[in-house]
Amino acid sequence: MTDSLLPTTSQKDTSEKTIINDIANNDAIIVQMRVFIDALKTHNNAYYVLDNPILEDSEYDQLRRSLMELEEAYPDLMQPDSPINQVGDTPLSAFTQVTHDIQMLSLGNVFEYDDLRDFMRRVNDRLSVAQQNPEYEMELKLDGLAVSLKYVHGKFVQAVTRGDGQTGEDITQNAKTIRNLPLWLAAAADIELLEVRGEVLMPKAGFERLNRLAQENEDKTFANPRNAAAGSLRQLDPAVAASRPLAFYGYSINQGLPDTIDTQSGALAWLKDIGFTVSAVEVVQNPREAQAYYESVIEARAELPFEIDGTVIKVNSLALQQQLGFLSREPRWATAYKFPAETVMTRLQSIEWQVGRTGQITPVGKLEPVKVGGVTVSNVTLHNFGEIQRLDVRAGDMVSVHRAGDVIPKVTRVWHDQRPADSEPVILPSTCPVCDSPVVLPEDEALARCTGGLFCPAQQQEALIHFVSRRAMDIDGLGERWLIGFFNHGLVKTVADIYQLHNHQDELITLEKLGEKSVQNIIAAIEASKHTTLSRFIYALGIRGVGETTAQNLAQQFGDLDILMAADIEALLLTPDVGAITAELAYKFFRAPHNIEVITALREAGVYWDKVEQKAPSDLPLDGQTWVITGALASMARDEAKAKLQALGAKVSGSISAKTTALLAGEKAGSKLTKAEKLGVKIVAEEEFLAMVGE
Ligand code: D41
Repeated sequence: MTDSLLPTTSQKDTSEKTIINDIANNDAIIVQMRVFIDALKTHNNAYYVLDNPILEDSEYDQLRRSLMELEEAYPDLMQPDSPINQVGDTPLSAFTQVTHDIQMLSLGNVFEYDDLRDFMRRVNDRLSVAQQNPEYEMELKLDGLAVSLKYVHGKFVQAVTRGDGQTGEDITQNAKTIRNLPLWLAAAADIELLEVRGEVLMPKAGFERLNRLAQENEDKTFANPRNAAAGSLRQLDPAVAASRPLAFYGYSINQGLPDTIDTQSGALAWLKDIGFTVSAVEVVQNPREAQAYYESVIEARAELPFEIDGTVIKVNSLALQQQLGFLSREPRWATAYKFPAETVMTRLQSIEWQVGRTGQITPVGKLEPVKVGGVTVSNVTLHNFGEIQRLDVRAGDMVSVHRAGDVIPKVTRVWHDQRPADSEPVILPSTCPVCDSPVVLPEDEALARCTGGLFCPAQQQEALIHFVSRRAMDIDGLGERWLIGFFNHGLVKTVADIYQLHNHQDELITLEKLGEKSVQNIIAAIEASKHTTLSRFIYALGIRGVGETTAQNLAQQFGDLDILMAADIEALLLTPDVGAITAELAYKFFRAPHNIEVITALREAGVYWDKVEQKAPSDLPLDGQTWVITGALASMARDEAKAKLQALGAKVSGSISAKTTALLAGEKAGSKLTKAEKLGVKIVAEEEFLAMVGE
């Protein structure tokens, strides 16, 4: 494509006709160079800033090569903003310190609406009556590094880090490699000195790519995009910096501002016009509008291509900014309105032990309440005793607590150097904190357990909650809070008592302060739940080790509750997906007098199910097939997939052979996949499997 533009005659030919031809030809070459440059810039922006590439790598390389060939053939015509130059010079041995012409201010910050209002009030206090309640401009607070750029007559000449605000480091060579940083500003050719300040950051996608690459090469990875950006800017070798996906976003003009511009929003619009990238801004008139912008940014945060840690609010009028000035290096006319911190330090006051439905004893940390990620947190999960040992945490320790989005808060760090002298190691309780029964920690399990069973009130409560839950008896009119209220008042002790509640309607009204209508709704929901399926009923009983799929398999295998209850361990073991441990747990469950009593009471109260249509093994769709599972499944644990396959009649084996019918392959499937391919075994992806099992 470029061949026709390459020189065909000697450039030194000076006959008049040739000169005229050359001028015409030069124009054509410049036009062609501009086409390549603009295409490369558009692509660079799409790739590095928006993370939405528009060209294939090969197309991009072709474009670069074409431009390079033209520049080599016509060095005199090289365009000052050619991205070909943007690859970095020779390595430096150190960065030069540069004093800023005008000091780089820092930003104060607020975290809450009330503090934002205080900030705006303080601004008002320094303005005349006529100037009160000025307009504000709001921006994203990009989580990068502040730098100052200088352009002399439109040409990029220097980039300096913020440093201490007075003096920073000359990072010009590295800044040149930032793809969306303009090296030439045609629109600023008449401006003797233009200083633009802004933030250098690494977009999330580029950061992830970089870390993935580092991992593959067993190099050190970066903790977050900000560190990665900082590390890249401080690269002494610009070639390395050039390989890092950095972006520059302008946020202020500190020298050379055209005098037709009188607002911050106008300044950013102009920066955008002349070729800079700026982030989305909004002009607001009052605190409520500012709050609405802040909240909309929180909403959009996860979708943004880069990390932000809040918003920045600035008085929009540049004249008022001037008038307000600054105090101890912070402008009085701007502040950061930051997002709540997601990691904070607080004291772990105590560790309590909670008892779950099947007796599992889990430690819960009680904290001195703190705000994390915008909500007050006073409890953290510590998972299990092993986690306490891993963290080496004790009551009284200072801890870092992390909470992001909707995740459950957790301890990410223990500050051992601040440990109180009198603290003592945590010990696992030897008896249940609720019922005093002995606690056991089975050798191969992470969780300690109360041996009290349904004698333990904590387990009774949890058993009730499980029983009414959606996938069990599905009594959706009976919420957890009410259920626990009934339990605490002694109206409901066992799950069978739920079906006697209709005899206690007056007490529900007097003790629980429920309205008549609510009581009727609850009673109706309970009544409706009586018609169920055998598998739901088995699941609702809450037998340890018997999840939904196992309950389905037991219902299918035995077809009848009485037969199931009478089954010995050998018979139970014939059920798909029931191993020795579950078989023993189920066997014991159906021999415990208390359990038999509850089951009898439930049936007498009128709980019933339709006859199970037992399929002969030969009717099952996967009868006679042997499956192997490999890799990580996204939608379920492997055990669950195994249970589902067995429920359909398949045998599940651990190794591939010529007899294998199919391989269910998840992510990162390794040697089994290779072997299956070699043997011509059918390979089933997770999606296909889910469709097969009807999910
Ligand atoms: O996005 C940012 N991180 C950002 C930082 C921004 N959008 N605006 C800023 N404005 C200023 C003033 C008001 C002083 C011109 C800033 C910063 N300063 C700043 N960044 C680092 C220190 C100060």
